[in-house]
Amino acid sequence: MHSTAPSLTPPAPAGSEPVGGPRAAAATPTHCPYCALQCGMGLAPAEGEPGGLAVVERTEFPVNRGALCGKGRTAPALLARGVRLTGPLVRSAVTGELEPASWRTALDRVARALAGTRGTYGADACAVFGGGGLTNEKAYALGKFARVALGTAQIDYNGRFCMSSAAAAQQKAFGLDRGLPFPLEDVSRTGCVILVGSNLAETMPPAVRFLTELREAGGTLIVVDPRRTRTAEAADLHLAPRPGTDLALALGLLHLVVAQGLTDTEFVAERTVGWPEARAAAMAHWPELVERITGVPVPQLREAVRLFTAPRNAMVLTARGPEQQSKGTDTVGAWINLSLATGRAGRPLSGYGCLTGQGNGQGGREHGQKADQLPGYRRLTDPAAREHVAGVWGVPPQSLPGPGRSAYELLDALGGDLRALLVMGSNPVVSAPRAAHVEKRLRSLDFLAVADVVLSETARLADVVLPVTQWAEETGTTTSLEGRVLLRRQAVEPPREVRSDLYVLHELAARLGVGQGFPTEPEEVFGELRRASAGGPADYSGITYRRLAEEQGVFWPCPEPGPAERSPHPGTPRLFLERFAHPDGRARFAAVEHRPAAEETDGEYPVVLTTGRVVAQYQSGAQTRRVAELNEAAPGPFVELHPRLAARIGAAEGDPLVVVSRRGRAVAPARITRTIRPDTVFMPFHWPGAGRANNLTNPALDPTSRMPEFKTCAVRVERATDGAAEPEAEPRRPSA
Ligand SMILES: Nc1nc2c(c(=O)[nH]1)N[C@H]1C(S)=C(S)[C@@H](COP(=O)(O)OP(=O)(O)OC[C@H]3O[C@@H](n4cnc5c(=O)[nH]c(N)nc54)[C@H](O)[C@@H]3O)O[C@H]1N2
Ligand SMILES: Nc1nc2c(c(=O)[nH]1)N[C@H]1C(S)=C(S)[C@@H](COP(=O)(O)OP(=O)(O)OC[C@H]3O[C@@H](n4cnc5c(=O)[nH]c(N)nc54)[C@H](O)[C@@H]3O)O[C@H]1N2
Ligand code: SF4
Ligand SMILES: [Mo]
Repeated sequence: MHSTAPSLTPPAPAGSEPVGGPRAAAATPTHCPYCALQCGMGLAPAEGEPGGLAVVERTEFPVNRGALCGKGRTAPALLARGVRLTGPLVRSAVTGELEPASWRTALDRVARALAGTRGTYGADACAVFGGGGLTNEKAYALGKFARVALGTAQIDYNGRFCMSSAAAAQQKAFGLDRGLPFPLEDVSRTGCVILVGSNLAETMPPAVRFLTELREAGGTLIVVDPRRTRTAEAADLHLAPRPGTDLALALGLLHLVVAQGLTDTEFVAERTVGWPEARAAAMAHWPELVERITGVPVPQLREAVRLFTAPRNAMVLTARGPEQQSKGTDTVGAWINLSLATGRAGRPLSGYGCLTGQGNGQGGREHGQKADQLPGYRRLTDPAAREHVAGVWGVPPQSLPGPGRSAYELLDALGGDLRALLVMGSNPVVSAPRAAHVEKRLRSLDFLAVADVVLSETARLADVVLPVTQWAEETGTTTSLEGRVLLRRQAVEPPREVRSDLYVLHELAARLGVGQGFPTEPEEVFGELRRASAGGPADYSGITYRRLAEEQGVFWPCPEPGPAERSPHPGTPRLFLERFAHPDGRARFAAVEHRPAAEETDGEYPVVLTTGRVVAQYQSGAQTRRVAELNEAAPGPFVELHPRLAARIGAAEGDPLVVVSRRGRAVAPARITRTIRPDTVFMPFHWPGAGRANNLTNPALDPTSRMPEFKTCAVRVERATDGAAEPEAEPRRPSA
């Protein structure tokens, strides 16, 4: 449905294509429904297609300057009937099937089940699972719904599977977590970037421009990835460690920094705490030891240190590679140590940043759907925070529950002490670690309600499916990976029988006896969010819809000006230039040691499995698997393996392979390539069924962030014999 006229903009970086055509005057300026780059786009009426929308360029938005990846370009396909849900579904007690129902019937059923569960087992038997794709307004309302309307502590969200390790490490190091503490444009102007475990060329194609500009300006790029990805192809230096060994790698680089006298002693003395312990830990990781652990040759370690320390400014950026490990928090801490010890943090054009993933992955973690958080990035255990937020909510502080279980722990407890679940904005049947087990837990619930745009694999298991508005059908704010708060505007009317998530929460709260405090107008919710966030770390109180409509987003913190101040707060594109956010203004080094993955290879499971993404599919694929053009580009799962491993097991290109771990098995065709380490296989996780990568993954959790170890586990790889595929799971039994 997107326009195909030739582009007016200069050539875009590989993987990202400018959408063609002149800007239609009638276009609604908005942002992409998918990832955290939140590319600007315009939505205009599609020619010759009544009610249809076409994506048009929005070159004035500085992050993507009109360029979009294939997912953004084809996003209007998500609006089609036949793709999206168009009415509520309720599981029939007679047939056991999901059948169309009225909103009243559907909502009554959900409210009855939640109230019944609460009456029988207590409020904590009701659980809520949210998503980093929800707008700030929805995430805020969902957290409030759990704590005020349900009174349960048991709420968490899929962001726990995403950037929680980096968030925890940044909190520890800097006293504040904002994915990138600087705008992406700074990446083009620094001297060297170490990109750790990010395949930006596939996961945020328009952002490759910043790396290209960096190199054109004489800067250098180091990519750390066990695979020679499209992103690694573009680097000056590619380090390919064994998955799960980034902690040793970072310590090894810091060792060389110290040994070569490259420590910025002045910066360390003035702006940090904890250097002696961090230094001692690094000194225990000498280069030859690090080579043995990681497989990265010592000369490459030396070259990385040379490139990183040669220019005045440098950055370390991490993504899911080093973070989705059972030691993700310590690993990110070690990379932050490297930037602190060399004085490459808290200065202009230098610093550490995490590339957050989901459309509102940043805002989603700030406004209260996370188990331990209240709006404004406040801590649920902080008495002052509880008092402030309870005041805004008009409830006594002691009525707010404490922190609940983390995402995997919550899913693992379903059918145990958690009896009923509301899912809003996630598809854990495909995306959770040890997914077959999680699927079983979901089936064992007394009651499951899913609010979604499409009939996802998780929605298929539900007792009630609530069809909600998405992206172009509604207005709301998101916060991009830069910490830039953006306005996504409604461009089209939703189908008649579709309601918003805010409406769902409003109606359910009312049925649970809370008739006030759940408005359905996004701007009204945002107004309350501003007050709830005021004075907190992520302060949005100075941000209004009006400002967002006029400016290209506003970076938080943006407090409301006091009575004596005349002009509005400009927002904060760059953090930490004067001081870090700890009370003494100093950053904290992490005293961390390398440790093995939760599951190492052995004779029975001799190969390392790592997982990740391909450019044409998004996450669990619930949305993108429904877009024809994307499905053609990436039709199904595969197992990427090195020719040497392929030869050992006698596999040829395209042969079905069985990958077996201690959790289960997956079957998918071989994709043989020299770009991966011979000891490692890679699977994308976008598909359900026999090729579901998460049949295999290890739910071992990071002790601090509770992040599962998606990026490494031990497997055995074999050629598949006939009938190796697992039988499709049975439909869920109807509930009472
Ligand atoms: N096309 C597409 N784009 C997306 C998404 C999507 O699903 N599809 N999802 C969005 C979201 S929510 C996220 S979180 C981001 C994720 O964005 P990325 O983090 O870029 O994505 P991944 O593919 O999960 O992992 C990145 C790289 O980590 C490497 N890796 C694996 N194990 C290790 C390891 O142990 N160490 C290191 N250093 N690297 C390792 C993988 O080989 C992979 O190339 O993408 C966002 N954008
Ligand atoms: N093996 C492996 N597993 C992984 C990862 C990995 O790298 N490897 N990465 C992890 C990461 S980083 C992430 S972020 C997770 C993501 O995994 P999921 O949480 O499953 O992510 P999505 O597929 O984006 O699911 C979002 C769902 O919400 C729906 N939706 C979209 N917008 C709305 C809305 O406004 N309201 C409602 N109610 N629903 C909406 C979509 O249709 C979709 O069904 O996967 C994790 N799982
Ligand atoms: S890079 Fe992300 S935000 Fe940009 S068009 Fe692609 S999916 Fe959308
Ligand atoms: Mo993510």
